[in-house]
Amino acid sequence: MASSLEALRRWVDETAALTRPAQVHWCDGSDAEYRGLVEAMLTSGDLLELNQATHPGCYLHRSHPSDVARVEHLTFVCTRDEVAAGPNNHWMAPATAHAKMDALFDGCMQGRTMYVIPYCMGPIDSPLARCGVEITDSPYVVANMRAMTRMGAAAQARIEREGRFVRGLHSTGELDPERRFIMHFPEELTIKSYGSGYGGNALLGKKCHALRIASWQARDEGWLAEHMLIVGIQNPQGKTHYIAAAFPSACGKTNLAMLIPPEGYRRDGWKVWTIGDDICWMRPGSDGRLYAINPEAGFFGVAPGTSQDSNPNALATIAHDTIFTNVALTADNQPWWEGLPGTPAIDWQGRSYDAANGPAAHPNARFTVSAKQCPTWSPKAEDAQGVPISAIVFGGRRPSLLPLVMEANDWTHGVLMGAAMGSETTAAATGAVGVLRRDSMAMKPFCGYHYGDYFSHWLSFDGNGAQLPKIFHVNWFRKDAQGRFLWPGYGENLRVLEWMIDRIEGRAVGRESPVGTVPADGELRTDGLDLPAGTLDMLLDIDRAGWQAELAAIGDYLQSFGARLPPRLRAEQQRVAQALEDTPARTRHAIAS
Ligand code: OXD
Ligand code: MN
Repeated sequence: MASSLEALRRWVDETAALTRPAQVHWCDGSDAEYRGLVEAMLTSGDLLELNQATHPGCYLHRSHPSDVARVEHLTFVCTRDEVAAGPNNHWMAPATAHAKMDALFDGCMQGRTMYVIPYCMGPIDSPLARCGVEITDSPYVVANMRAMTRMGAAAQARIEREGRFVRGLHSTGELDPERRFIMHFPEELTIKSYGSGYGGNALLGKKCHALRIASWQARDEGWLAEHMLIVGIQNPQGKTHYIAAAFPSACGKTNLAMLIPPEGYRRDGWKVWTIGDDICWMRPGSDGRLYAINPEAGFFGVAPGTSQDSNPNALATIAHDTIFTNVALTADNQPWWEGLPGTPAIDWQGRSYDAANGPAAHPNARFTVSAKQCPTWSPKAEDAQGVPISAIVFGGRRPSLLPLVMEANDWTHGVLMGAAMGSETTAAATGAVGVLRRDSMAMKPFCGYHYGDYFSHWLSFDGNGAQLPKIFHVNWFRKDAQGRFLWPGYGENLRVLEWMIDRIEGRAVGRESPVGTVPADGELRTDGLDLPAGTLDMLLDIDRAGWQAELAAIGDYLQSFGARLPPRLRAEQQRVAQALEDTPARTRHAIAS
């Protein structure tokens, strides 16, 4: 149904005149519409039916083998002033970028259907939610957007009421990596994406809107758009603390968001509630606390490694009505990936499985599913006002140095911890895997403006009656000299979250060190865990010489943001570096060198 909003109608007409589709379809988000799309994709081969006896409503999509991940080198922020995009983004002048993209879009939808997808990021009636419209020629994108956003008639009605929306134009084009660009025009609330059908490049509500454009809007409007999961931890007394955690792509956000408490905790009555697994929008409430919503309505999760051990809730979530992308198949047509029992018969490219060809499932194979199917999905996820955040957690894959957990002294120190975040790269983006890179607040690929300004924005929340959450840093990925993980991770991470809650509620005293406060002896519950003697000491050890080098590296990294680096952050790095110098070389656990 065409829109009553003149600006929307005009943009759709102009886009159709440029791309010249055979027909235009306005998406209403209905079940009948979804069924029709699936039928058409089964006929065209865009979708393959999976074993409906074991996986009802599940389908497989195989992408082009060169189109399997986000392409950061082809992703641009196009601001009038180049400096505004920052050294953390690739930049192109808006006029040049529009001309380049419009040439690619010229006639690109001939013979195809152009879909108009009105969507809302966040609960449909939430003042924190924001709307957009994606125009695409990919029915796979429509089907995914239906799971990932509140898509269709209700979103269109809100857009027509508000008169304001983010414009996203997408075409899969020829899937030629030489003709592939993901362009963002934050000043125009516009996205143009061409040449990729892969999630992060093509589902424009997610990374493009909810992070790159939204981070820009958030800076202007006084809120935060972050690459964070949101999880509720309910203690045996029935009190729930909500925690937002930023980890880089493919570092376990989905696992933490759906954590199953260890046996003893379950017996005691602990419960975990999932609010979101990838994106968090937060703003100060009238009581000074930060309130958060998950702008998404579904999960676009990494399949490999998802198993009964790592994430049984995710497995239950994706047992039906799920779209799988680039997974392998068993002989009886069930989806399969590394980490699951059984054996693959067909690999992600549709070939007979042969170990010589590499993993059976692509390492960045994904599932797309409505969050409502998650057994731990919280009713609060639909709350228009959002949930109050008690703690913000930063973390990455750090095989050495970073302790299992540490707490920042205050907000400024916490912002430094977030800015200093580093992690080994993963398969979620193209490029080398396992290389350490700084990824401030896990937003390196997603912050839509200059990181220096972004750090200032973070610092600006401190003051004026703010009741800010405590900030922590965790590292589930610390290894011993033989390269084995020291910490069991997954459900056992609740032990670390419990310590955080004890700190928030004033029950744990912790042991201070210049780089942060770690759990004091006996504060981290290890009952029921088979940790070899000395492991916990290693996990909580602060190596002074290593930290001195780390602080110097953080200082160099911060300097790379030049004049836009907030002096307060520079001063904080110097304060911590000095405190390390001033501390005696040996304080048990806290300083050992
Ligand atoms: C994602 C990512 O898909 O961060 O969530 O790459
Ligand atoms: Mn992500």
